[in-house]
Parts: sequence; C-alpha cells; structure tokens
Amino acid sequence: MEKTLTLKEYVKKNDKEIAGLIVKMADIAERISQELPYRRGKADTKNVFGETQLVADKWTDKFIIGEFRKSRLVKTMKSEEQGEIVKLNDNGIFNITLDPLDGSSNMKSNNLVGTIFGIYKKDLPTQGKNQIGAAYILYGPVMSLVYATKNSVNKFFYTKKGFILKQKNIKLPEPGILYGIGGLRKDWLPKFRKYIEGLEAKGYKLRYGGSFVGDFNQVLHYGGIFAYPALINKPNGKLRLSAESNPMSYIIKQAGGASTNGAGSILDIEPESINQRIPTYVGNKGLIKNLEKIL
Ligand code: AHM
Ligand code: MG
Repeated sequence: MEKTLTLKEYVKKNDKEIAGLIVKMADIAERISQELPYRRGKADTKNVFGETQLVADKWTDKFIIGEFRKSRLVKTMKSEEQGEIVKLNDNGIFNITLDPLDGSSNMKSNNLVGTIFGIYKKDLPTQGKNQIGAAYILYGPVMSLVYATKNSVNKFFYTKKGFILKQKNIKLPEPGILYGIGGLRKDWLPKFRKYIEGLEAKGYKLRYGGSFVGDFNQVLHYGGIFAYPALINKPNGKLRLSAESNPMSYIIKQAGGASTNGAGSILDIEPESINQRIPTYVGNKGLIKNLEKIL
C-alpha cells in the first residue's frame, strides 16, 4: 500500500516555491470550517459590487487577510470583498487574489461554499496567465483543497490527520458528461442557448448548485462545462475576472481543459480594472472550442 502523504509533505516535495502559501491556506481552511456554523446572518453592509454581505463574507475576508499579513509571505491581496488592493508586507514574495466565501448565498440552506485563491509574483492587476498557481477550498461534504501549478492539479481531503493527498495530477475526463450554467435561461444570448440545447440533445446532464467552487469542482471530476455567461441585460455576466474567473481558468488549463470569455482564453485578458466582471465559460477543450465558434 502506498504511504498516505500529508499536504505538507506533498507540496514541499513537488511545489516547493509555493509550499508555505499552500500550507497556510490549509490552516486557514481548517479554522474557517470550524467558524462557519457560528458566523451566520446578514451584515447590513454592501460590497464594492453592491451585493449585500453576510457576516461570513466579512469575517472570512478579514480573517484570511489577517493570516496572510502575519505570515509575511504576501505582498498584496485583492479580495472580492475589498474595492482596492490591500498592501500586506513590503518584503512579501506573492500577490494573491481572493474570493473569501464564494457562493455565500448558499449559506442559508447549508449548501456548498468555497474559497478561491489566485497566486502571482507579478504585481496586480495583471493577466491571469501570469499566475504561478491557484487553489480552492470546498467546505464539504468532506472539506477539500485543490491546488494547481504548472506541474499538476492535486486534491487533498481533510481528515483526522489533517489534509492528506487524495488525487494527484488530475485531468478532466473526456468528453465530459455535465453542464452547469448561471443566470436565468431567458436571459442567455440566443446563440448560447442553442449551444446548450445541443449539449442536452447529446445527453449532457444539468448539475448546478449556485456556487462557482462547487459547480467547477464537479466539472473537474466528471468533465463538461460550467458557465456564468454573458446575459442579455448583463453583457459581462456576474463573475469577477481577478477573484473568480482567472484562478479557475488556470486550474482548468492545468487539468487539460480551457476557458473563454466567448472570444479567447480568459487567461489572456488584460484587466481594464481590478473589479472587472467577465463572461466565464470553463470546461473540456473541445467543448470550449465549439462554443467559441458558435459565439
Ligand atoms: P459570490 O462570490 O458573491 O457568492 O458570487 C459568485 C456566485 C458564484 O459562486 C455562482 O456561480 C454565482 O454567484 C451564482 O449567482 P446567482 O445566484 O446570482 O445566479
Ligand atoms: Mg464568488
């Protein structure tokens, strides 16, 4: 039987450059999962995107930024819950993007939520292709941490022994079996609706849970496509380029898949602003190529 590897052992051996960061993320995940049952309800404030914040959105944001400030590894952070880039440590090595609690509208019903990180050495804002790594945490049913670097995509499960390696070098199964799409179908662009009808005709199954981390995680394991598309009344969709779309586009690429905003890879987009939204389509390469042709 192969020896069980802890996250710390694995990342130190295989992705040394960002080992300290990933270990810190795992510690952060453990604490957040313990606190979520108690950090509930509305906060009566709005974030820079005009969305009502929950107590959990604000607490996770403050907690994660504080932890990275203490760790001294991080120079700056751009969080979805903060309008501006936050300076942490002048001598820090990394610049991090953060969605502290993705899918937080699922908190009320106790459905999936997660945390998303993009990792850069370049100063922010910059193109997603400049990431040197990206990661997400999914808080259940078993808490998991998935991180990607240029080497591979790897998954860890939280157990009595802490985070342990569950799957290394994850690749998207071909040709995929699922699709999950945000926004109301009546608001999708006609060409996109036709594309999805084509997938349905081929037997692709709808799996949509309303959290990017959860819905993306399914695509990573079964193959298929996730999108928060351009909508008739919201041409840029909903997802944020820096905090959400870029890290997930990096992970899908390392798993053998692709991303697009409808015209080209999300990772190539030169950011116009730090709070920019972008139509987001991620999944198996063939599916994304076909979609680009249609759009
Ligand atoms: P959040 O980070 O504020 O939770 O917003 C992003 C989430 C995604 O996880 C999900 O794909 C999308 O919003 C769902 O939005 P809606 O419920 O508005 O359709
Ligand atoms: Mg989010």
